[in-house]
Amino acid sequence: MSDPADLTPWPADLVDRYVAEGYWGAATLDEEFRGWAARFAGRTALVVGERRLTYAELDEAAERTARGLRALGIAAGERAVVQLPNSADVVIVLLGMLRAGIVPVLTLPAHRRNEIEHLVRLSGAVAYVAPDVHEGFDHRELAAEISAVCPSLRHVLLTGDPGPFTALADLPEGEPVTGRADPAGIAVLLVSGGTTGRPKLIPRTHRDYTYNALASAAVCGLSEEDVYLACLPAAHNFPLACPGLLGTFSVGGTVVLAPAGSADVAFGLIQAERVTVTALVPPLVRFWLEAAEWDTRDLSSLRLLQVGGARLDPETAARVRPGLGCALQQVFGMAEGLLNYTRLDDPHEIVVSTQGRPLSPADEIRVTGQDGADVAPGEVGELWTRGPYTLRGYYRAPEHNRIVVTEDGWFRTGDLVRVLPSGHLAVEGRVKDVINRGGENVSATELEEHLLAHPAIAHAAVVAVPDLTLGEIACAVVTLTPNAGRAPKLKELKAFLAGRGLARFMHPDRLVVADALPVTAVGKIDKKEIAARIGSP
Ligand code: OOB
Repeated sequence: MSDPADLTPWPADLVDRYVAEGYWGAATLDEEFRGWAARFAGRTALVVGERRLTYAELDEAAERTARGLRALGIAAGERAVVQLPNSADVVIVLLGMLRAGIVPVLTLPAHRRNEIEHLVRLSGAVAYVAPDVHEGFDHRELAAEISAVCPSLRHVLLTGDPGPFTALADLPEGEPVTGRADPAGIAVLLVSGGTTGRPKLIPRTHRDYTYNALASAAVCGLSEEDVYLACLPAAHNFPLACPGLLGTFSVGGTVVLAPAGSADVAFGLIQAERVTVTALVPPLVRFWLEAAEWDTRDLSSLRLLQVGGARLDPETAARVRPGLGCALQQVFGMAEGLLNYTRLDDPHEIVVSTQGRPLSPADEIRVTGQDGADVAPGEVGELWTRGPYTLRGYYRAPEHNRIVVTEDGWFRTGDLVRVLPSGHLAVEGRVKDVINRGGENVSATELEEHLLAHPAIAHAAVVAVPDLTLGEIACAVVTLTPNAGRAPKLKELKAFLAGRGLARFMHPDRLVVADALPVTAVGKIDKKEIAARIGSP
Protein backbone atom coordinates (compact mmCIF):
# COMPACT_ATOMS: atom_id res chain seq x y z
CA MET A 1 0.00 0.00 0.00
CA SER A 2 1.29 3.44 -0.82
CA ASP A 3 1.29 6.30 1.66
CA PRO A 4 -1.93 8.35 1.26
CA ALA A 5 0.13 11.56 1.53
CA ASP A 6 1.91 10.44 -1.64
CA LEU A 7 -1.08 9.14 -3.55
CA THR A 8 -4.67 9.93 -2.64
CA PRO A 9 -6.55 6.85 -3.83
CA TRP A 10 -9.71 6.86 -5.93
CA PRO A 11 -12.72 5.50 -4.00
CA ALA A 12 -13.10 1.71 -4.21
CA ASP A 13 -16.35 1.77 -6.21
CA LEU A 14 -14.75 3.93 -8.89
CA VAL A 15 -11.65 1.74 -8.99
CA ASP A 16 -13.93 -1.21 -9.71
CA ARG A 17 -15.79 0.75 -12.34
CA TYR A 18 -12.70 2.05 -14.15
CA VAL A 19 -11.29 -1.49 -14.25
CA ALA A 20 -14.58 -3.13 -15.24
CA GLU A 21 -15.20 -0.58 -18.01
CA GLY A 22 -11.71 -1.04 -19.39
CA TYR A 23 -10.24 2.39 -18.67
CA TRP A 24 -7.60 0.85 -16.44
CA GLY A 25 -5.57 -2.18 -17.46
CA ALA A 26 -3.54 -4.52 -15.33
CA ALA A 27 -0.07 -3.65 -16.63
CA THR A 28 2.58 -1.20 -15.47
CA LEU A 29 3.79 1.42 -17.94
CA ASP A 30 6.99 -0.60 -18.32
CA GLU A 31 5.05 -3.75 -19.17
CA GLU A 32 3.08 -1.74 -21.72
CA PHE A 33 6.31 -0.48 -23.27
CA ARG A 34 7.81 -3.99 -23.36
CA GLY A 35 4.73 -5.14 -25.27
CA TRP A 36 5.05 -2.30 -27.81
CA ALA A 37 8.80 -2.94 -28.17
CA ALA A 38 8.19 -6.62 -28.87
CA ARG A 39 5.42 -5.91 -31.36
CA PHE A 40 7.26 -3.17 -33.30
CA ALA A 41 10.83 -4.38 -32.64
CA GLY A 42 12.39 -3.53 -36.00
CA ARG A 43 10.59 -0.25 -36.58
CA THR A 44 12.14 3.13 -35.84
CA ALA A 45 11.05 4.34 -32.42
CA LEU A 46 13.21 7.40 -31.90
CA VAL A 47 15.14 9.89 -34.01
CA VAL A 48 17.41 12.46 -32.38
CA GLY A 49 19.83 14.24 -34.70
CA GLU A 50 21.88 11.56 -36.43
CA ARG A 51 20.84 8.90 -33.96
CA ARG A 52 18.03 6.47 -34.88
CA LEU A 53 16.86 3.76 -32.50
CA THR A 54 14.56 0.90 -33.31
CA TYR A 55 12.05 -0.24 -30.71
CA ALA A 56 14.34 -3.17 -29.89
CA GLU A 57 17.33 -0.85 -29.44
CA LEU A 58 15.37 1.55 -27.28
CA ASP A 59 14.16 -1.35 -25.16
CA GLU A 60 17.73 -2.59 -24.77
CA ALA A 61 18.97 0.86 -23.76
CA ALA A 62 16.17 1.16 -21.19
CA GLU A 63 17.10 -2.27 -19.83
CA ARG A 64 20.77 -1.30 -19.43
CA THR A 65 19.79 1.90 -17.66
CA ALA A 66 17.36 0.10 -15.34
CA ARG A 67 20.05 -2.41 -14.35
CA GLY A 68 22.66 0.31 -13.90
CA LEU A 69 20.44 2.45 -11.69
CA ARG A 70 19.59 -0.54 -9.54
CA ALA A 71 23.26 -1.54 -9.36
CA LEU A 72 24.06 1.96 -8.05
CA GLY A 73 21.78 1.16 -5.15
CA ILE A 74 18.65 3.10 -6.14
CA ALA A 75 15.70 1.05 -4.94
CA ALA A 76 12.26 0.61 -6.45
CA GLY A 77 9.91 3.27 -5.14
CA GLU A 78 12.68 5.85 -4.62
CA ARG A 79 12.43 9.13 -6.50
CA ALA A 80 14.90 10.70 -8.93
CA VAL A 81 14.69 14.25 -10.26
CA VAL A 82 15.18 14.10 -14.03
CA GLN A 83 16.05 17.31 -15.87
CA LEU A 84 17.12 16.39 -19.37
CA PRO A 85 16.69 18.32 -22.61
CA ASN A 86 15.19 16.69 -25.70
CA SER A 87 17.76 13.99 -26.36
CA ALA A 88 17.79 10.20 -26.54
CA ASP A 89 18.79 10.26 -22.86
CA VAL A 90 15.53 11.76 -21.65
CA VAL A 91 13.60 8.90 -23.24
CA ILE A 92 16.02 6.16 -22.19
CA VAL A 93 16.28 7.41 -18.60
CA LEU A 94 12.51 7.69 -18.29
CA LEU A 95 11.92 4.19 -19.65
CA GLY A 96 14.82 2.81 -17.61
CA MET A 97 13.43 4.25 -14.40
CA LEU A 98 10.00 2.86 -15.14
CA ARG A 99 11.59 -0.55 -15.65
CA ALA A 100 13.51 -0.28 -12.38
CA GLY A 101 10.43 0.94 -10.53
CA ILE A 102 12.22 4.21 -9.71
CA VAL A 103 9.84 7.18 -9.81
CA PRO A 104 11.04 10.00 -12.06
CA VAL A 105 10.22 13.58 -11.05
CA LEU A 106 9.90 15.11 -14.50
CA THR A 107 11.30 18.64 -14.40
CA LEU A 108 11.95 20.83 -17.44
CA PRO A 109 15.29 22.14 -18.78
CA ALA A 110 14.37 25.74 -17.96
CA HIS A 111 13.84 25.04 -14.27
CA ARG A 112 16.49 26.53 -12.02
CA ARG A 113 17.77 26.12 -8.50
CA ASN A 114 14.62 27.43 -6.86
CA GLU A 115 12.41 24.78 -8.48
CA ILE A 116 14.93 21.92 -8.54
CA GLU A 117 15.90 22.26 -4.89
CA HIS A 118 12.25 22.50 -3.88
CA LEU A 119 11.33 19.41 -5.90
CA VAL A 120 14.28 17.39 -4.57
CA ARG A 121 13.23 18.22 -1.01
CA LEU A 122 9.53 17.67 -1.60
CA SER A 123 10.04 14.28 -3.25
CA GLY A 124 12.96 13.21 -1.06
CA ALA A 125 14.77 12.41 -4.30
CA VAL A 126 17.89 10.25 -4.02
CA ALA A 127 19.19 11.14 -7.47
CA TYR A 128 19.41 14.11 -9.83
CA VAL A 129 19.90 13.40 -13.55
CA ALA A 130 20.87 16.30 -15.81
CA PRO A 131 23.12 17.39 -18.68
CA ASP A 132 26.58 18.82 -17.91
CA VAL A 133 25.86 22.16 -19.58
CA HIS A 134 22.71 23.09 -21.45
CA GLU A 135 22.06 26.41 -23.19
CA GLY A 136 24.93 27.97 -21.31
CA PHE A 137 23.71 26.79 -17.92
CA ASP A 138 26.10 24.58 -15.93
CA HIS A 139 24.06 21.89 -14.20
CA ARG A 140 27.19 20.65 -12.40
CA GLU A 141 27.20 23.84 -10.36
CA LEU A 142 23.51 23.47 -9.64
CA ALA A 143 24.11 19.82 -8.67
CA ALA A 144 26.88 20.86 -6.27
CA GLU A 145 24.64 23.50 -4.69
CA ILE A 146 21.68 21.23 -4.14
CA SER A 147 23.84 18.29 -3.02
CA ALA A 148 25.21 20.50 -0.27
CA VAL A 149 21.77 21.32 1.12
CA CYS A 150 19.57 18.32 0.25
CA PRO A 151 20.56 15.36 2.45
CA SER A 152 18.34 12.90 0.56
CA LEU A 153 20.42 13.25 -2.61
CA ARG A 154 22.89 10.37 -2.94
CA HIS A 155 23.59 10.36 -6.69
CA VAL A 156 24.18 12.96 -9.37
CA LEU A 157 24.23 11.50 -12.87
CA LEU A 158 25.20 13.76 -15.74
CA THR A 159 25.42 13.47 -19.50
CA GLY A 160 28.58 14.77 -21.15
CA ASP A 161 31.46 15.78 -18.87
CA PRO A 162 30.26 14.99 -15.34
CA GLY A 163 32.96 16.94 -13.46
CA PRO A 164 33.08 15.57 -9.90
CA PHE A 165 29.88 13.55 -10.42
CA THR A 166 29.02 10.29 -12.21
CA ALA A 167 28.64 10.10 -15.99
CA LEU A 168 25.30 8.69 -17.03
CA ALA A 169 27.25 6.75 -19.65
CA ASP A 170 29.26 5.05 -16.88
CA LEU A 171 26.43 3.36 -15.03
CA PRO A 172 27.58 0.00 -13.67
CA GLU A 173 26.40 -3.16 -15.37
CA GLY A 174 23.80 -4.79 -13.23
CA GLU A 175 21.67 -7.85 -12.89
CA PRO A 176 18.26 -8.14 -14.53
CA VAL A 177 15.69 -6.22 -12.53
CA THR A 178 13.41 -8.35 -10.43
CA GLY A 179 10.12 -7.44 -8.79
CA ARG A 180 7.18 -5.66 -10.27
CA ALA A 181 5.70 -2.23 -9.62
CA ASP A 182 2.07 -1.98 -8.56
CA PRO A 183 0.00 -0.83 -11.58
CA ALA A 184 -2.11 1.19 -9.12
CA GLY A 185 0.99 2.93 -7.76
CA ILE A 186 2.85 6.05 -8.87
CA ALA A 187 4.62 5.74 -12.24
CA VAL A 188 5.81 9.33 -12.65
CA LEU A 189 5.59 12.62 -10.77
CA LEU A 190 4.69 15.54 -13.04
CA VAL A 191 5.34 19.16 -12.14
CA SER A 192 2.24 21.35 -12.00
CA GLY A 193 2.04 24.19 -14.47
CA GLY A 194 0.30 26.22 -11.78
CA THR A 195 0.81 29.94 -11.91
CA THR A 196 0.78 30.62 -8.19
CA GLY A 197 3.21 29.56 -5.51
CA ARG A 198 5.80 26.84 -5.77
CA PRO A 199 5.39 23.98 -8.22
CA LYS A 200 3.44 21.01 -6.90
CA LEU A 201 3.96 17.38 -7.77
CA ILE A 202 1.27 15.35 -9.43
CA PRO A 203 1.30 11.60 -8.90
CA ARG A 204 0.36 9.77 -12.09
CA THR A 205 -0.25 6.07 -11.68
CA HIS A 206 0.72 3.40 -14.21
CA ARG A 207 -2.82 2.66 -15.20
CA ASP A 208 -4.15 6.22 -15.30
CA TYR A 209 -1.17 7.48 -17.31
CA THR A 210 -1.34 4.54 -19.70
CA TYR A 211 -4.99 5.33 -20.30
CA ASN A 212 -4.10 9.02 -20.78
CA ALA A 213 -1.66 8.11 -23.58
CA LEU A 214 -3.72 5.38 -25.27
CA ALA A 215 -6.98 7.30 -25.32
CA SER A 216 -5.15 10.39 -26.61
CA ALA A 217 -3.55 8.34 -29.40
CA ALA A 218 -7.01 7.13 -30.39
CA VAL A 219 -8.50 10.63 -30.44
CA CYS A 220 -5.68 11.78 -32.75
CA GLY A 221 -6.08 8.74 -35.00
CA LEU A 222 -2.41 7.87 -34.47
CA SER A 223 -1.07 4.83 -36.31
CA GLU A 224 2.29 3.26 -37.03
CA GLU A 225 2.48 5.49 -40.09
CA ASP A 226 2.71 8.57 -37.88
CA VAL A 227 5.86 10.51 -37.17
CA TYR A 228 5.46 12.67 -34.07
CA LEU A 229 7.72 15.68 -33.59
CA ALA A 230 8.32 16.75 -30.00
CA CYS A 231 9.04 20.48 -30.16
CA LEU A 232 8.12 21.13 -26.53
CA PRO A 233 10.28 19.71 -23.72
CA ALA A 234 9.60 15.96 -23.67
CA ALA A 235 9.12 15.78 -19.91
CA HIS A 236 5.99 17.97 -20.10
CA ASN A 237 2.70 16.08 -20.05
CA PHE A 238 1.55 17.44 -23.43
CA PRO A 239 4.44 16.08 -25.57
CA LEU A 240 4.94 13.11 -23.27
CA ALA A 241 1.50 11.54 -23.17
CA CYS A 242 -1.16 13.62 -24.95
CA PRO A 243 -0.54 11.51 -27.06
CA GLY A 244 3.09 12.57 -27.52
CA LEU A 245 5.92 10.12 -27.05
CA LEU A 246 4.04 7.43 -25.15
CA GLY A 247 0.99 7.55 -27.41
CA THR A 248 3.21 7.28 -30.50
CA PHE A 249 5.14 4.33 -29.06
CA SER A 250 1.85 2.60 -28.24
CA VAL A 251 1.00 2.39 -31.95
CA GLY A 252 4.48 1.74 -33.31
CA GLY A 253 5.02 5.21 -34.79
CA THR A 254 8.24 7.22 -34.82
CA VAL A 255 9.13 9.99 -32.39
CA VAL A 256 11.46 12.76 -33.54
CA LEU A 257 12.87 15.02 -30.83
CA ALA A 258 13.52 18.65 -31.73
CA PRO A 259 16.18 20.43 -29.67
CA ALA A 260 14.05 23.59 -29.84
CA GLY A 261 10.57 24.62 -30.91
CA SER A 262 11.65 27.37 -33.29
CA ALA A 263 10.29 27.23 -36.83
CA ASP A 264 13.83 27.22 -38.13
CA VAL A 265 14.70 23.95 -36.38
CA ALA A 266 11.27 22.32 -36.62
CA PHE A 267 10.63 23.02 -40.33
CA GLY A 268 13.91 21.26 -41.22
CA LEU A 269 12.91 18.21 -39.19
CA ILE A 270 9.38 18.14 -40.61
CA GLN A 271 10.79 18.12 -44.13
CA ALA A 272 13.59 15.62 -43.46
CA GLU A 273 11.60 13.12 -41.39
CA ARG A 274 8.20 13.58 -43.05
CA VAL A 275 6.64 14.52 -39.71
CA THR A 276 2.86 14.02 -39.54
CA VAL A 277 1.88 15.32 -36.08
CA THR A 278 3.27 17.85 -33.64
CA ALA A 279 2.21 19.89 -30.61
CA LEU A 280 2.83 23.54 -29.79
CA VAL A 281 1.94 26.24 -27.30
CA PRO A 282 0.21 29.31 -28.83
CA PRO A 283 3.20 31.69 -28.88
CA LEU A 284 5.08 29.17 -31.06
CA VAL A 285 2.13 28.85 -33.44
CA ARG A 286 2.30 32.58 -34.06
CA PHE A 287 6.04 32.37 -34.79
CA TRP A 288 5.53 29.37 -37.10
CA LEU A 289 2.82 31.17 -39.05
CA GLU A 290 5.09 34.17 -39.55
CA ALA A 291 7.96 31.96 -40.69
CA ALA A 292 5.78 29.90 -43.05
CA GLU A 293 5.04 33.05 -45.04
CA TRP A 294 8.56 33.06 -46.48
CA ASP A 295 10.14 29.71 -45.56
CA THR A 296 10.09 27.38 -48.56
CA ARG A 297 10.72 24.07 -46.79
CA ASP A 298 8.25 21.27 -47.46
CA LEU A 299 5.70 20.90 -44.66
CA SER A 300 3.24 18.86 -46.72
CA SER A 301 3.63 15.70 -44.60
CA LEU A 302 2.12 17.45 -41.57
CA ARG A 303 -1.48 16.32 -41.06
CA LEU A 304 -2.20 17.55 -37.53
CA LEU A 305 -1.04 20.44 -35.38
CA GLN A 306 -2.09 20.18 -31.76
CA VAL A 307 -2.15 23.46 -29.87
CA GLY A 308 -2.62 23.79 -26.15
CA GLY A 309 -1.20 25.00 -22.89
CA ALA A 310 -2.78 28.44 -23.15
CA ARG A 311 -5.70 29.93 -24.97
CA LEU A 312 -5.36 30.08 -28.74
CA ASP A 313 -7.20 33.07 -30.14
CA PRO A 314 -9.66 32.29 -32.96
CA GLU A 315 -7.88 34.56 -35.47
CA THR A 316 -4.63 32.63 -35.11
CA ALA A 317 -6.53 29.34 -35.04
CA ALA A 318 -8.14 30.13 -38.39
CA ARG A 319 -4.72 30.79 -39.95
CA VAL A 320 -3.36 27.31 -39.20
CA ARG A 321 -4.89 25.39 -42.11
CA PRO A 322 -4.11 28.00 -44.80
CA GLY A 323 -0.69 28.87 -43.32
CA LEU A 324 0.68 25.45 -42.46
CA GLY A 325 -1.48 23.18 -44.61
CA CYS A 326 -2.60 20.88 -41.80
CA ALA A 327 -5.56 20.35 -39.52
CA LEU A 328 -5.68 22.06 -36.13
CA GLN A 329 -6.56 20.33 -32.89
CA GLN A 330 -7.06 22.44 -29.78
CA VAL A 331 -6.00 20.75 -26.57
CA PHE A 332 -6.98 22.09 -23.17
CA GLY A 333 -5.11 19.90 -20.74
CA MET A 334 -3.38 19.92 -17.41
CA ALA A 335 -0.71 17.83 -15.74
CA GLU A 336 -3.33 17.11 -13.06
CA GLY A 337 -5.25 15.00 -15.55
CA LEU A 338 -8.31 16.15 -17.50
CA LEU A 339 -7.70 16.55 -21.22
CA ASN A 340 -10.05 18.19 -23.67
CA TYR A 341 -9.55 17.79 -27.40
CA THR A 342 -11.35 19.08 -30.43
CA ARG A 343 -12.03 16.00 -32.54
CA LEU A 344 -10.67 15.43 -36.04
CA ASP A 345 -14.23 15.47 -37.43
CA ASP A 346 -15.48 18.50 -35.50
CA PRO A 347 -16.82 21.36 -37.66
CA HIS A 348 -14.26 24.09 -38.49
CA GLU A 349 -16.12 26.64 -36.36
CA ILE A 350 -15.81 24.42 -33.26
CA VAL A 351 -12.15 23.70 -33.90
CA VAL A 352 -11.16 27.36 -34.16
CA SER A 353 -13.37 28.69 -31.40
CA THR A 354 -13.34 26.06 -28.61
CA GLN A 355 -10.75 24.25 -26.56
CA GLY A 356 -12.27 20.83 -27.13
CA ARG A 357 -14.33 18.43 -25.05
CA PRO A 358 -13.30 15.86 -22.46
CA LEU A 359 -11.27 12.90 -23.69
CA SER A 360 -13.03 10.20 -21.72
CA PRO A 361 -16.68 9.19 -21.44
CA ALA A 362 -15.84 8.73 -17.75
CA ASP A 363 -14.65 12.32 -17.29
CA GLU A 364 -17.04 14.26 -15.09
CA ILE A 365 -17.14 18.03 -15.24
CA ARG A 366 -18.98 20.76 -13.39
CA VAL A 367 -18.95 24.51 -13.95
CA THR A 368 -19.43 26.29 -10.65
CA GLY A 369 -20.01 29.77 -9.28
CA GLN A 370 -18.26 31.28 -6.28
CA ASP A 371 -20.71 29.53 -3.97
CA GLY A 372 -19.71 26.15 -5.39
CA ALA A 373 -23.13 25.61 -6.99
CA ASP A 374 -23.47 24.86 -10.71
CA VAL A 375 -23.95 27.93 -12.89
CA ALA A 376 -26.71 27.99 -15.50
CA PRO A 377 -25.86 26.08 -18.71
CA GLY A 378 -23.66 28.19 -20.98
CA GLU A 379 -22.58 30.56 -18.21
CA VAL A 380 -18.94 31.07 -17.23
CA GLY A 381 -17.71 29.45 -14.02
CA GLU A 382 -14.85 27.52 -12.51
CA LEU A 383 -14.24 24.08 -13.99
CA TRP A 384 -14.32 21.17 -11.53
CA THR A 385 -13.50 17.68 -12.66
CA ARG A 386 -13.14 14.04 -11.66
CA GLY A 387 -12.25 11.04 -13.75
CA PRO A 388 -10.08 8.01 -14.44
CA TYR A 389 -6.88 10.01 -15.07
CA THR A 390 -7.43 13.09 -12.87
CA LEU A 391 -5.57 13.28 -9.59
CA ARG A 392 -7.32 13.02 -6.24
CA GLY A 393 -4.61 14.98 -4.47
CA TYR A 394 -1.17 16.47 -5.06
CA TYR A 395 1.86 14.59 -3.74
CA ARG A 396 2.66 15.42 -0.11
CA ALA A 397 0.51 18.54 0.00
CA PRO A 398 -2.33 17.85 2.48
CA GLU A 399 -3.12 21.50 3.27
CA HIS A 400 -3.26 22.52 -0.36
CA ASN A 401 -5.33 19.44 -1.18
CA ARG A 402 -7.97 20.49 1.32
CA ILE A 403 -8.45 23.68 -0.71
CA VAL A 404 -8.27 22.36 -4.27
CA VAL A 405 -9.94 18.96 -3.95
CA THR A 406 -13.45 18.81 -2.50
CA GLU A 407 -14.50 16.11 -0.06
CA ASP A 408 -16.19 14.20 -2.82
CA GLY A 409 -13.09 14.25 -4.96
CA TRP A 410 -13.71 17.11 -7.39
CA PHE A 411 -10.49 18.80 -8.51
CA ARG A 412 -11.00 22.55 -8.70
CA THR A 413 -9.00 23.50 -11.79
CA GLY A 414 -8.95 27.29 -11.28
CA ASP A 415 -9.84 27.63 -14.95
CA LEU A 416 -12.89 29.64 -16.02
CA VAL A 417 -14.88 27.92 -18.75
CA ARG A 418 -18.17 27.94 -20.54
CA VAL A 419 -19.75 24.76 -21.89
CA LEU A 420 -21.36 24.96 -25.31
CA PRO A 421 -24.47 22.96 -26.22
CA SER A 422 -22.19 20.57 -28.18
CA GLY A 423 -20.33 19.79 -24.96
CA HIS A 424 -17.22 21.69 -26.06
CA LEU A 425 -15.50 23.96 -23.58
CA ALA A 426 -14.40 27.52 -24.17
CA VAL A 427 -11.69 28.61 -21.75
CA GLU A 428 -12.40 32.14 -20.53
CA GLY A 429 -9.36 32.61 -18.30
CA ARG A 430 -8.12 31.73 -14.86
CA VAL A 431 -10.14 32.43 -11.72
CA LYS A 432 -7.30 34.61 -10.48
CA ASP A 433 -6.53 36.24 -13.82
CA VAL A 434 -9.17 38.90 -13.55
CA ILE A 435 -8.36 42.56 -13.07
CA ASN A 436 -10.54 44.27 -10.52
CA ARG A 437 -10.76 47.72 -12.04
CA GLY A 438 -12.63 49.77 -9.47
CA GLY A 439 -15.13 46.98 -8.94
CA GLU A 440 -15.53 46.06 -12.61
CA ASN A 441 -14.00 42.74 -13.62
CA VAL A 442 -11.76 42.83 -16.65
CA SER A 443 -11.00 39.37 -18.01
CA ALA A 444 -7.34 39.42 -19.02
CA THR A 445 -7.89 36.55 -21.49
CA GLU A 446 -10.75 38.29 -23.25
CA LEU A 447 -8.83 41.54 -23.60
CA GLU A 448 -5.73 39.67 -24.85
CA GLU A 449 -7.80 38.04 -27.53
CA HIS A 450 -9.12 41.37 -28.79
CA LEU A 451 -5.61 42.82 -28.80
CA LEU A 452 -4.31 39.89 -30.85
CA ALA A 453 -6.88 40.70 -33.51
CA HIS A 454 -4.98 43.95 -34.19
CA PRO A 455 -2.80 43.52 -37.29
CA ALA A 456 0.27 45.12 -35.67
CA ILE A 457 0.20 42.95 -32.54
CA ALA A 458 2.01 39.60 -32.51
CA HIS A 459 1.77 38.57 -28.83
CA ALA A 460 -0.18 40.13 -25.97
CA ALA A 461 -0.40 39.79 -22.21
CA VAL A 462 -2.68 41.78 -19.97
CA VAL A 463 -1.65 42.14 -16.34
CA ALA A 464 -2.99 44.06 -13.36
CA VAL A 465 -1.03 46.99 -11.98
CA PRO A 466 -1.88 48.65 -8.68
CA ASP A 467 -3.68 51.98 -8.93
CA LEU A 468 -4.45 54.48 -6.19
CA THR A 469 -7.93 55.34 -7.42
CA LEU A 470 -9.23 52.14 -8.98
CA GLY A 471 -7.31 49.57 -6.95
CA GLU A 472 -6.11 47.84 -10.10
CA ILE A 473 -5.81 48.86 -13.71
CA ALA A 474 -5.10 46.83 -16.84
CA CYS A 475 -1.72 47.05 -18.50
CA ALA A 476 -1.34 45.54 -21.96
CA VAL A 477 2.16 44.32 -22.80
CA VAL A 478 2.52 43.53 -26.49
CA THR A 479 5.07 42.66 -29.14
CA LEU A 480 4.72 43.76 -32.75
CA THR A 481 4.43 41.75 -35.97
CA PRO A 482 7.45 42.08 -38.31
CA ASN A 483 5.54 44.23 -40.79
CA ALA A 484 3.77 46.34 -38.18
CA GLY A 485 5.61 49.53 -39.02
CA ARG A 486 5.35 51.88 -36.06
CA ALA A 487 3.82 50.81 -32.75
CA PRO A 488 0.16 51.71 -32.24
CA LYS A 489 -0.54 54.33 -29.59
CA LEU A 490 -2.79 53.53 -26.64
CA LYS A 491 -5.40 55.91 -28.04
CA GLU A 492 -5.43 54.09 -31.38
CA LEU A 493 -5.73 50.74 -29.64
CA LYS A 494 -8.68 51.95 -27.64
CA ALA A 495 -10.37 53.11 -30.82
CA PHE A 496 -9.70 49.70 -32.37
CA LEU A 497 -11.18 47.92 -29.34
CA ALA A 498 -14.21 50.20 -29.31
CA GLY A 499 -14.67 49.32 -32.99
CA ARG A 500 -14.84 45.67 -31.94
CA GLY A 501 -17.61 46.54 -29.53
CA LEU A 502 -15.54 46.18 -26.39
CA ALA A 503 -16.89 48.08 -23.38
CA ARG A 504 -14.76 51.00 -22.31
CA PHE A 505 -13.95 49.64 -18.84
CA MET A 506 -12.41 46.61 -20.59
CA HIS A 507 -9.88 48.78 -22.46
CA PRO A 508 -6.27 48.72 -21.24
CA ASP A 509 -5.19 51.72 -19.18
CA ARG A 510 -1.54 51.33 -20.04
CA LEU A 511 0.34 50.00 -23.04
CA VAL A 512 3.89 48.66 -23.04
CA VAL A 513 5.50 47.61 -26.32
CA ALA A 514 8.21 45.01 -25.71
CA ASP A 515 10.70 43.24 -28.00
CA ALA A 516 9.74 39.84 -26.59
CA LEU A 517 7.63 38.45 -23.77
CA PRO A 518 9.11 36.17 -21.11
CA VAL A 519 7.90 32.56 -21.28
CA THR A 520 7.57 29.69 -18.80
CA ALA A 521 9.55 26.46 -18.90
CA VAL A 522 7.20 24.98 -21.50
CA GLY A 523 6.94 28.20 -23.51
CA LYS A 524 3.68 29.78 -22.34
CA ILE A 525 3.68 33.55 -21.88
CA ASP A 526 4.82 34.06 -18.28
CA LYS A 527 2.36 36.58 -16.88
CA LYS A 528 3.67 36.29 -13.34
CA GLU A 529 7.08 37.41 -14.58
CA ILE A 530 5.56 40.21 -16.69
CA ALA A 531 3.52 41.48 -13.74
CA ALA A 532 6.63 41.45 -11.56
CA ARG A 533 8.62 43.43 -14.16
CA ILE A 534 5.84 45.95 -14.75
CA GLY A 535 5.21 46.34 -11.05
CA SER A 536 8.84 47.12 -10.23
CA PRO A 537 10.01 50.62 -11.14
C1 OOB B 1 -0.85 21.89 -20.05
O1 OOB B 1 -0.63 21.47 -18.77
P1 OOB B 1 -0.07 22.37 -17.58
O2 OOB B 1 -0.21 21.53 -16.38
O3 OOB B 1 1.27 22.91 -17.93
O4 OOB B 1 -1.01 23.65 -17.47
C2 OOB B 1 -2.39 23.50 -17.28
C3 OOB B 1 -3.11 24.82 -17.37
C4 OOB B 1 -4.62 24.67 -17.41
O5 OOB B 1 -5.16 24.54 -16.12
C5 OOB B 1 -5.02 25.96 -18.09
O6 OOB B 1 -4.98 27.02 -17.19
C6 OOB B 1 -3.95 26.16 -19.11
O7 OOB B 1 -2.79 25.49 -18.60
N1 OOB B 1 -4.31 25.60 -20.41
C7 OOB B 1 -5.10 26.22 -21.32
C8 OOB B 1 -5.14 25.37 -22.45
N2 OOB B 1 -4.40 24.27 -22.17
C9 OOB B 1 -3.91 24.44 -20.93
N3 OOB B 1 -5.75 27.39 -21.28
C10 OOB B 1 -6.47 27.72 -22.38
N4 OOB B 1 -6.55 26.97 -23.49
C11 OOB B 1 -5.91 25.78 -23.56
N5 OOB B 1 -6.00 25.04 -24.70
O8 OOB B 1 -0.71 23.05 -20.38
C12 OOB B 1 -1.26 20.85 -21.00
C13 OOB B 1 -1.26 19.52 -20.62
C14 OOB B 1 -1.65 18.55 -21.52
C15 OOB B 1 -2.04 18.90 -22.79
C16 OOB B 1 -2.03 20.22 -23.17
C17 OOB B 1 -1.65 21.21 -22.28
